[in-house]
Amino acid sequence: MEITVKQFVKEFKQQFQSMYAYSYEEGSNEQLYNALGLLVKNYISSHWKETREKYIKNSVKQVYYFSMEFLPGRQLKSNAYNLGLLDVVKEGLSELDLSFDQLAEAEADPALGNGGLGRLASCFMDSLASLGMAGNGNGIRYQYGLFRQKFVDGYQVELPENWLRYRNVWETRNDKSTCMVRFGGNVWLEENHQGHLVPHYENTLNVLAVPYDTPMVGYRNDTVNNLRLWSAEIPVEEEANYHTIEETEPIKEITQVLYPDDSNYEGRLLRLKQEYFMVSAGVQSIIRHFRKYNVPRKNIPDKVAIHINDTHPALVVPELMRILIDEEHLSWEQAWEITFKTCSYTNHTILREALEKWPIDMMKELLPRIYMIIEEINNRFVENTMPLYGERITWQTAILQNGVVNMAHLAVIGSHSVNGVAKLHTDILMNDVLKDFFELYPERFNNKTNGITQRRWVHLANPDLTQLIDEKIGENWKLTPSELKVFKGFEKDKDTLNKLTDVKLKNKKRLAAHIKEVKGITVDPNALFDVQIKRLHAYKRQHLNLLHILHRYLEIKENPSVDYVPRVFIFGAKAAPSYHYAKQIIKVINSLADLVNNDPDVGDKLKIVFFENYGVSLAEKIIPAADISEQISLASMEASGTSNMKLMANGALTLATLDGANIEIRDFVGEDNLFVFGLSSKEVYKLKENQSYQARELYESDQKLKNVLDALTNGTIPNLQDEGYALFDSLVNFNDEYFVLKDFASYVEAQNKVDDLYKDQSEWARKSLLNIASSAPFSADYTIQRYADDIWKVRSCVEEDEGVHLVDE
Ligand code: H53
Repeated sequence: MEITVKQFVKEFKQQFQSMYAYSYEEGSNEQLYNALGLLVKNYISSHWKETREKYIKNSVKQVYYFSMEFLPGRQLKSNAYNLGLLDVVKEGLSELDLSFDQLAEAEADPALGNGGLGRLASCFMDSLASLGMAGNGNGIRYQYGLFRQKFVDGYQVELPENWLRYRNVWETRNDKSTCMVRFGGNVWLEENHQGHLVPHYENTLNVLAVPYDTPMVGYRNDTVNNLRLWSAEIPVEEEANYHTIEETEPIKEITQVLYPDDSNYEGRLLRLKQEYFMVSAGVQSIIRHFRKYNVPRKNIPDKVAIHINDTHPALVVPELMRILIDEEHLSWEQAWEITFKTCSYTNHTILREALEKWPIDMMKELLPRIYMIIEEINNRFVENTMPLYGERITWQTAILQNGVVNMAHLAVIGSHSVNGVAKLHTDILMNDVLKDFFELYPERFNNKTNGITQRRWVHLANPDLTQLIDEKIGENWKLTPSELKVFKGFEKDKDTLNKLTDVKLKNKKRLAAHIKEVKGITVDPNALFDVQIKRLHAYKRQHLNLLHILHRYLEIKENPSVDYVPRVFIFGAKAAPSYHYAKQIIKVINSLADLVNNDPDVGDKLKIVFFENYGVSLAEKIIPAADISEQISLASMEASGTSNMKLMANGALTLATLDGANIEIRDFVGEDNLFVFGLSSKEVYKLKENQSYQARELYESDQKLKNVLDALTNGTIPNLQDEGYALFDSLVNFNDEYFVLKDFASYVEAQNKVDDLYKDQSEWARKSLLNIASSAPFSADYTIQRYADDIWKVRSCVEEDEGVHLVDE
């Protein structure tokens, strides 16, 4: 975009004055940020309009990515960058004596997701726009995002996250495109004079769905897509029926809070309401588009792909059926053909408790018409499957089972494509979790390994690294990520390796200053920065990390001259508020941090930093400064992981089990350039199957391990209530569900290898460079290209020489 500094300065001053009626010199950071954000949005708006018009004019196929979670992160910098305006904006502001970075920090970070799932959805939105594909996001505008985490005496405390407090400059309320969503009441079918069975409703709760649209800006290609988030309101014509604030609650609460459970499924009525609300509004607005432009309904699958992100939006299937049958008067068979060809589903977890199941009674009461349709889908499925595959498979794959609606089964049956998010994960789906479906529909299954956008996670988060890569291999890699492999050619180049070490040190100094500022802890930037950042969950095994730190601490106490490389162990993790055990792990880590960080015998050998309120903005600060990336989930449990990809792309070396996408990381970078330890997924399956694992035996036979576990309960760690006992119990007395003790010895060994390598800084830098240079296959641009080619059948709408250009992988 062509805007001069002079023009920008003039427009910025005008913008500020028109909003606040005084001069920018008197503005607070929030006000200045708001003015700047609105001005940037203004620059975006013409592309936004033109992109929409182009899609309509060319009648291109559009993707609708339905997701209960999006985690876009702050948008000012990335929007200005993708538009090509970042330098102009920075220069213009500095002419006015304003700091861009300071203003950018005033933006709220919308926490409209829990973790990997939501962040993936946002990386995908960025890639869709950057590839010039017509991709729309469809989700919920939660009034309160994921809770703000604080530590009080080492315990996690949850505070409300009022991210809309100072307004959200990026969104546009679109009153022209509202829809009505109906809940509850009675429904019956009656034949009309054309012989169609049409539903009649009475006593329904009617909720107005109001869309808020946010621009998704493509990288230097003039494409701006739409993220549509729905908000629940009382229909204007029904306002008079509501007499008190309390009466309005059942409506307002629908979009009030994000469910703070990552993977864990919370069986609550409100959650089901949220899911249907988002799905119904989204599908209605798609079909309205068809009505408006008079597209024959049978062409829907050629013009629309609806993606079901995890089971949460699986009600898309019966909702699309409902609209096609009840409102468009198509036959069941016609409607089914369209629905099935339009929908596709990604599974993101094998955790049984995360695969949603809704009580049939709840579904019937809340969504009576939808339930009728689900029942019919189920009956037809059973009728067709039984003669071909017999009783066992049919009942195991049915949608209605033992009083519940199995949402994963609904999603698989209603979709033409089912994918997992890393090779291992897809294999597990096909051979275990969805094995019976794989027998029924082998052609539906495919793998799509996750990806990340390098634009946010490297170009913007790590400008010094970006500049170094540019200097060595030119800038092509920004538009063609596979070009990054050229950087491998510099693995023996002293100048490059020294500069790479300098970049890392600079990033670590910056993070060290931040640690000092927010935690009051002094850390040595030359120490090894060891990072584990992700949701807190037993399967991710932050407590394995904890046991290793405790082990080091005990060794140092026993022998203060022990030769450990100085380390800073960095954690960022929120626990679901109701996940007691995860919160106990947080408390133990925090108490151990108090002990270790203040023990003069330890000095710089060991420091522990547990950041509060981990989220996208904090990740952007931590990741460029990481030396080690902890990816230590129990093999088979982490579907893919994406922090592993971000950390690798920033030159961290991965310390990993062979789980999720770690396996592909190993394959790309080579066995010698990361640290692998622990059980393989096959070994895990075998141990579970033959039930031979005895955690207590390990505790009793391995003296080092015993010392560590005893330290949880013998008063070594100060200021604990029963948290140390809780960990001990789960690991020793309740047989250690996630095989932490089993993997302990090989983890410690791998950690010692990490130390040895770190002592050779140039060898470390060489491996770091190889990791960076091997990270391109994890660009979300490639992932999206594969979704587009194999599942959605959509193509880029920009000329080949514009924007991101994927020659090969
Ligand atoms: O999705 C990520 C994966 C990660 C997986 C995560 C996830 C959620 O964040 C929430 C629910 C869910 O079922 C899965 O745990 O392994 O990388 C994106 O695919």
